[in-house]
Amino acid sequence: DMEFDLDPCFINTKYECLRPTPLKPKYNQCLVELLEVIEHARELNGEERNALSYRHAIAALKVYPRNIESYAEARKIIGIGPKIGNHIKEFLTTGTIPEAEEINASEKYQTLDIFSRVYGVGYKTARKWYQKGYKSIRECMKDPYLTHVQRLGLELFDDFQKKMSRQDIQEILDILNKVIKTMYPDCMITPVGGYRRGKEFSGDLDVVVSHPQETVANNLLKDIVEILINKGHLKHKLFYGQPSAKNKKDVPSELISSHKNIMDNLDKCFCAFIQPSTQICRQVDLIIAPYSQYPTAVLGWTGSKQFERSIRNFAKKERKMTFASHGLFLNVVPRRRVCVTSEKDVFDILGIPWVEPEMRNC
Ligand code: TTP
Ligand code: MN
Ligand code: MN
Ligand code: MN
Repeated sequence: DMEFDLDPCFINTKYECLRPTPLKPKYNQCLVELLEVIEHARELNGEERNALSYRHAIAALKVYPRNIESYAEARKIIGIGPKIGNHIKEFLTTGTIPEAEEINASEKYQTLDIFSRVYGVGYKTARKWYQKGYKSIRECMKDPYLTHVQRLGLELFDDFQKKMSRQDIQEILDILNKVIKTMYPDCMITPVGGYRRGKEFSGDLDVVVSHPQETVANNLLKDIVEILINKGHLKHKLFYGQPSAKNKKDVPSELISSHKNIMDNLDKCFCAFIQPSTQICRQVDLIIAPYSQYPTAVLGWTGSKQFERSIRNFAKKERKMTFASHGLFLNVVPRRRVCVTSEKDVFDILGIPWVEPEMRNC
């Protein structure tokens, strides 16, 4: 029997939020990449539960303090059951995972992957388009049932596919700061998402905007969007408003299924923003948070998605609380809001050790 000398930062748990995960795994990189291929294929296939199992296993392998050397060793990790364990065994004996290789070579998955990258298109629509026989973005544009957002997504596909460097993002942040603060000097503008987690390249820019005067937040979204349009920065609104029960039908269904926590009650505008220096249309997600909800909004929008999911599960199952971007709540009847004054406060109240944003990359 083997005992492992585990790195203190490897915590064998099903809650990824309880341990720090850096951007780049030190070990098991090759294995992780192959498992990510299978995980993504499961998502594209609509097997969300199964995809989730892979995400747990992948997250655990990313922080494991050395290269896995045997099936038995792998199986001691929470989240690695017989199925994924067998893939690891295949990897250890052949240097690859046959199923991942098949997926990579499959024309079907390549097509589904491209379709699912279109803004406003989820896995369901991607599969529908594939079943209709479409093979390219150009062919999808002729579909007679496109929603307004899907049409925009297809038209902006090439631009949105271009990743933003940190410098690209800084350029947009400078504009947002300048434009918003001429109108509201006390506004707080915080970049979140992958940028805040330290990613070198991002698909979009996520920004939480707040104001110390609670009532100012009421008009913030409308005013900011208006001035950004007037100044010629904002080209399209991809989503605008509050995805409350009332206007739920206006939210592209793909947004709800692919981003479960879109259902926070925060005002938001997902927009297409022209980057001046390149004239490339960039995707910018603006989130408005009343001052009292600023800490949870920043925490909830920093991600990663898996980190957020694990916080929500931990709060619910281990603390009988609800964590959402619009607040932290005690699950008593009636549900009671817990006041928080900082991101750190949320960790403290939940009893989760502080994790730096750069270490939330599970
Ligand atoms: P994303 O911008 O989708 O992801 P990301 O910033 O981690 O990576 P990318 O470079 O591809 O943009 O979402 C940012 C975080 O915001 C994500 O971790 C989860 C959260 N989020 C919500 O809470 N609600 C939403 O509706 C969306 C879209 C994201
Ligand atoms: Mn992002
Ligand atoms: Mn994204
Ligand atoms: Mn985003």
